[in-house]
This record gives sequence, structure tokens and C-alpha cells, in this order.
Amino acid sequence: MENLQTKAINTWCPGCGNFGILAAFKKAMETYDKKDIVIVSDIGCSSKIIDYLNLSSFDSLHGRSISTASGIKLGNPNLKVIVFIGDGGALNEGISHLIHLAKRNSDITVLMHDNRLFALTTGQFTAASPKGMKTRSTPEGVIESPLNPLELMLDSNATFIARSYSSKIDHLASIIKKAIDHEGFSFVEILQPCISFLDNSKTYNEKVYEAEDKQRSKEEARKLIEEWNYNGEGNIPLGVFYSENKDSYEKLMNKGITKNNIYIEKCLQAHL
Ligand SMILES: Cc1ncc(C[n+]2csc(CCOP(=O)(O)OP(=O)(O)O)c2C)c(N)n1
Ligand code: SF4
Repeated sequence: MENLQTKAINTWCPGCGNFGILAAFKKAMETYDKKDIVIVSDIGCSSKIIDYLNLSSFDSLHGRSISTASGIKLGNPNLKVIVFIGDGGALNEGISHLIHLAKRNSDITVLMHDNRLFALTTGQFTAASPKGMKTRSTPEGVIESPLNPLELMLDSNATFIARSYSSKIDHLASIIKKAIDHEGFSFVEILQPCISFLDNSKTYNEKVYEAEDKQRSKEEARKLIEEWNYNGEGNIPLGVFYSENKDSYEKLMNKGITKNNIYIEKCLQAHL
């Protein structure tokens, strides 16, 4: 873990859930060779994490990190490519990339730090914000219902869908590892209190529980995913909700390239 330390000064607010995510990620990294890993950040408090990890990294634009990661994976399919992104980046600015890369089953891992608002810009509402929440951009309270990101991922055909919590470091580390080892698109929602603008740690501490670790059909996964409506009601299950084995986009793409090369070779031979 010391190996992953950098000299950057940490600027997160004391008590921020991002510290738990950093600790869990370092723990998850213990079994990997550093040269096989590339981390990609979006823009936000969550994205500062790449400054605190001594790994190959790419600092992308707001909402564009998921497509950047896909490009890296296509360029070198041997790499394990991991994205750190906030709920604003994933569900607002970058939502189309999230849907398309899940649909495509690109072999990348998306770790969504879900603090349920735009934190770096001092707390505006996102698609994940609870109804009624007063923010700087919604002084009278949010009038829309929040999006369920896991349901969105299930409907977009993501092949690995999980949720964990920044205060459960061992649980989070094991989920991150499973997500990285999964071949295909893996999405992990990490519930994360934002101490400065939305400290929901008391609710999470009371309501989260670890769901049974088992294989589920899409219908069973949907039932579990819908157990919590993101608006204060229901207990909050954690764990891997859905996983499926399916060829990744890069695998299919590389098969196509190999086939094409053989085809080109044959054409050349015929011509000569
Ligand atoms: C295209 C674009 N829109 C808006 C911004 C301004 N901006 C920078 S950080 C940020 C908030 C990020 O929020 P989120 O993705 O939820 O991450 P968090 O800070 O909560 O971890 C915003 C809106 C930007 N940099 N680029
Ligand atoms: S503003 Fe919120 S998310 Fe950002 S560092 Fe502070 S506590 Fe963490």
C-alpha cells in the first residue's frame, strides 16, 4: 500500500467519504501488478483520487472519462482500466457514455462515488439527488425524483452491477476487486457521504446491509435493486446484484481485426 502513496497534498474535507474509497482501492490493489493498471478520472472531488495513487493515470474531462477509458482499453486490451467518477459526471454530463459503454460491454470498471450532488462546485443537485433536497441550485428543494443508477445499468445490459459504501472498507475492497476481475463492463455504485454539503452517514449506517452473495436472474436483480428508492424509504442492500459472462467489446473487436488481417493477407496473396 505504501507503494501507492504519492507526494500530493490531500485537499478533501476532513471526514469525507472519499478517504474510505481511497483506502479500499489501495487494499484492492494489493494483488495486482502496477504496470497492468490504468486509472482514469473525471472532474470533481472524487476525481482527485488519482492524485493520491501512484499508478498510471489519465485526467479526463467532466463526463468524458468513461469514453476515454474505453479508448485506452481498445488501444491496449491487456490493461485493466478503472474509472473514478462522481454521480454528476456519470448521471448528468456523461450519462450517454455510461449507457453506451455498458450496452457495448466494454471491459472497463466504473467506480461511481455517489455523494448525490455536485460537490466540487459547492453542492448543486444531480440526477441522483433525493427529492426535496435543498441545494444551492434548488433553494426550494429538488422537485424531481432521483434516478436509480443500478436500474439504469441493468436496462443498459451492464454485465456486472454492484453497490458498496465508503465506510465499509473491506466490503468495498472486495467488490472493487470482483469488478476489476470481471470481463466486461462493471459498474460499482459507492455510497459516499459529503460531509460539507450532504452528510447522510447516519442514515446509511442505520440502513445498509450486505445482501446474500449469489447468482441472480435479471428479475431477481431488479427486485433487489428496487428495494431502496433513493428517497429515504427502504433498507439499502449492498453487494453484487447482477453478473453475467459475455464476450467483451474489445474481445469481439480484436477477433474482427484478426479476421480482417487474414482477409487482407489472402487478398494480397491472390493479387501477387
Ligand atoms: C462540461 C462541464 N460542466 C461543468 C463543469 C463544472 N464542474 C466541475 S466539477 C463539477 C462537479 C462534479 O460533481 P460530481 O461529478 O458529482 O463529482 P463530485 O465533486 O461530487 O465528486 C462541475 C459541475 C465542468 N468542469 N465541465
Ligand atoms: S466537498 Fe464533500 S465530497 Fe468534496 S471533499 Fe468535501 S466532503 Fe468530500
